[in-house]
Amino acid sequence: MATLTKTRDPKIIKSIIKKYDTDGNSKIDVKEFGNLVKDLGYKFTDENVQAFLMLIDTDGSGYIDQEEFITWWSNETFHTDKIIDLITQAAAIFKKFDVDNSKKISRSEFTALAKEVVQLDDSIAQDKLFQQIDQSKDKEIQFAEFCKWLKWF
Ligand SMILES: [Ca+2]
Ligand SMILES: [Ca+2]
Ligand SMILES: [Ca+2]
Repeated sequence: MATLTKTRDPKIIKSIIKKYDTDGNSKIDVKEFGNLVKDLGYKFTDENVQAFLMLIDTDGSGYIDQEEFITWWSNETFHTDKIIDLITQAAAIFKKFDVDNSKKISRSEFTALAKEVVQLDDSIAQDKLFQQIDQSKDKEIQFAEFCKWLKWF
């Protein structure tokens, strides 16, 4: 597995996606991703699978497209055991504050997060922090942006 995940050959990566993309829409959904990580030998719970999918799905579309897949696949830090725990913990926090379950934290959802997680009550300071975390500048915090901010891994 370790050597397989090092491959950046687009042909091989395409064939892996094709193999697991059972409904043939060129994207990997949560169920297809679950099968993939199971075959890789990861002992993932449903919760782990969902957390990983959220992390890899950087644009928050709910699917892993080819570009997102390559980024994850070729990043070795995403394939270590301790990372699984950390990502799952981070996902639990993220979900708690994503009240409308949109897989993104909006500015209004961020108010509670800033208060509870970093004890930041001032709304201007919250604005600033929100903008800093929202690196894609789409006025939403995706899970990948949230993880970067946490700096746990
Ligand atoms: Ca996506
Ligand atoms: Ca939300
Ligand atoms: Ca964003």
